[in-house]
Amino acid sequence: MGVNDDLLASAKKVLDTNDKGNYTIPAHGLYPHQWLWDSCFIAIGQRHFDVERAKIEILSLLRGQWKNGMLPHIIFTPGKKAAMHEGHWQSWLSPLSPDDVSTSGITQPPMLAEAVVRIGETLPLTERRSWYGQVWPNLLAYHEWMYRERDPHGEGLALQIHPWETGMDNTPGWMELLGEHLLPWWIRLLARLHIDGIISWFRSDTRYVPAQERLSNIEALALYDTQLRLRRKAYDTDKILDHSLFAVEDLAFNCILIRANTHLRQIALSIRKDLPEDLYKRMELAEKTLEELWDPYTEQYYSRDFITHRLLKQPSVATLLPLYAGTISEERAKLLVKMLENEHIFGTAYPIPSAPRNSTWFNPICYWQGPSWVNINWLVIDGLKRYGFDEHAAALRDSTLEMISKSDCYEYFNPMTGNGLGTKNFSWTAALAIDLLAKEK
Ligand code: 9WN
Repeated sequence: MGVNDDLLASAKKVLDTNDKGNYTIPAHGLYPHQWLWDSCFIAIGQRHFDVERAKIEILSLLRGQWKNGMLPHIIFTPGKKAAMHEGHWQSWLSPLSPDDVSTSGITQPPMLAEAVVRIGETLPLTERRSWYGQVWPNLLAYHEWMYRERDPHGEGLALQIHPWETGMDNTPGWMELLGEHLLPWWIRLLARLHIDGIISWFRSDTRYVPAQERLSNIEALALYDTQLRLRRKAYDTDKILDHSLFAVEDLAFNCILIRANTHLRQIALSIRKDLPEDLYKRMELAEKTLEELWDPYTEQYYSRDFITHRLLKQPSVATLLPLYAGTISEERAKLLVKMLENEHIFGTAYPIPSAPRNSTWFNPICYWQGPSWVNINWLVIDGLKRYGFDEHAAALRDSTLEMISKSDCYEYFNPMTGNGLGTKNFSWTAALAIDLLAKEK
């Protein structure tokens, strides 16, 4: 067996191990529930060897949809206690939550349309149309919710109310923003007195993963506190925004949304559905508003504070995701590719570091503050190809596969050495390895 066959076999084994029948958990121990963007990436891999199972992965996400159209970031496996569990979220506090499953009260990057289309690509035309028709009402309701609730001023960008919604929990920009003025006094006090060590006793994530590879105690508390505030408002966006603390327009999230909008339009065409006019307009506006996130001085895109419209100029790998959105000019795409090549920024031995090497935050082993993540690489590879940077895309695909072959299906990787970090047997690493391998043929 060749190296690639070995990798394929071990990736499939990871997906098998994490398969709960109708959905796949990201990993045993640390993540025993169903996560939104994880399942989308998982289905993108599953479609290569069992397209019916890939469909089920997506349909099982839809069982968590709220009555207002929101897709929650977690659907809980009943009775499983972990760092996150149903009692922590109490989704039943909201009348909009689904009746028969417990979920979190926030969403995650909208990868759903991408997964739906990738599954569709593997089906013959008639079956593809019926697949699109099957998920259409839920998909449309999700996008309508996004613009109705998360773009209340009709500006074209969706806002996020918790770092977990962005999927990049402790990316430097969020930690800087929370640290600036959003932390409650008691967390500041713990930090100042250096007694946050006591929090370690209450953390279950660090039982599975070395503490230095996860968020710091202060970061974990900050996220927990932000979540409690959302729960107190029963996850009602209007009430949350009344006293908003964390409210950002995340660059990565909005790039994924813009790509999802493109897919939504194509799906609508293929099954002859009309998009509601208001949604159509919002989707067009989104592409224009993305350009407001461009900073001409540093020549890159950033996330933005929802309230003040201040650009949050703390660079991260999200900087490269406008390539995936696919709506930016070729000229700007070239500038982003230059950053990807630059060895002081993103050009490490095993790219792409989640925080640039020249950032004061850069830490090659800490979660979203330096390690390379396979899902982000997958998004960037896709974007590079669409802008015609085929060689860059092939190089990134090769180094990503090499990193996984070398270390196994870990959650994230040291960008300098390629060593695996976080939890082992991580589903999206396995699924996207399968997808990248399929594209090599
Ligand atoms: C909180 C499941 C999820 C991913 C996120 C990743 C991490 C959760 C956590 O794990 O977040 O949602 O407990 O830290 O940051 O992107 O979806 O794999």
